[in-house]
Amino acid sequence: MGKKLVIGASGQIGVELIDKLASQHGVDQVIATDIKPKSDVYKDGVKSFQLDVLDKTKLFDIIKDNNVSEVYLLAALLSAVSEKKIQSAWDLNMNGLFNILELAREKHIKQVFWPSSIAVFGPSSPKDQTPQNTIIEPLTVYGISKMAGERWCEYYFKKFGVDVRSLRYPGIISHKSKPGGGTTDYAVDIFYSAVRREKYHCFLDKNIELPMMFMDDAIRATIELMNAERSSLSINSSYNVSAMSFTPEQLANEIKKHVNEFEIIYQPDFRNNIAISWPNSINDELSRLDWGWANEFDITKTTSTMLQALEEKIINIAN
Ligand code: AKB
Repeated sequence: MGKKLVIGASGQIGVELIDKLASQHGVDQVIATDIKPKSDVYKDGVKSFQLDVLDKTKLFDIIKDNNVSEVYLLAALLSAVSEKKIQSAWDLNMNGLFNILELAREKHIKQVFWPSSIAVFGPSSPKDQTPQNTIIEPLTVYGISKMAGERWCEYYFKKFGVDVRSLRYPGIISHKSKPGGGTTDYAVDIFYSAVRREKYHCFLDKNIELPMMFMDDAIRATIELMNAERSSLSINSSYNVSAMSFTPEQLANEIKKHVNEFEIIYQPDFRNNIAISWPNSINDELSRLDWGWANEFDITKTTSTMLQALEEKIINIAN
């Protein structure tokens, strides 16, 4: 078995995925790349390279030189920033995927993970318990790129036997590395304000309900899907996966149970329109059936874990 390469490894999910893969398989079995210059965010001993995934020659060299057999392609522009950078979002989100799918088709890599998103759904999809297979008419650049990416993943699997696996991630909540440029980012930012005892200015309206997941669950889902028997997978594009759903007001009320002076004000901006077009909640019964998915974190456990971790982080920074 070759090594595991994480592309976009300094991002919110990448940092934690690298850590988990390194502790499961050994630091010498994991390679980190990111478009940002070499960073010290990875575990000691993890080999890392600066890489723009659009540079196919360098990508190929890293894969060959390091005996990579498994790729986690996390480099992407998220929903909010993609609306401001239409061309570069399409270019990165599509051509990054193509470069990897082509290398897999040419048998330079054996397995690929590529994240899709709840952003594939649009206003014409059912809002509650959105099913796996339903109307998919996304309104955002990011959603369109994820929808197209899902189709390409299925195409490469059916036509060329490429073993590419994918999850439609909901908003991911974590404390190690911040998200950047997403619509669900408020559900991370809010905790930083709470631990700093600052008022939080929320860019979504108080009643916008969105599907969310704590990072530990997201990492476990990713690894469990990659470890599943291919023959047990009935979805060859991207799986619905879910853990919890809440509104900004519900999350603020949960935080107030710990920080009773916490204050939030609602100042919806363009991201509110993106959020309105997405589901309230997701039906992930096929993930549960096919590869045994079960979430561990709900809003209560997520809130207490986030607050405790960020309080400790702030104390450590202060000392
Ligand atoms: C975003 O908000 O853009 C992402 C996502 C839901 O894919 N977190």
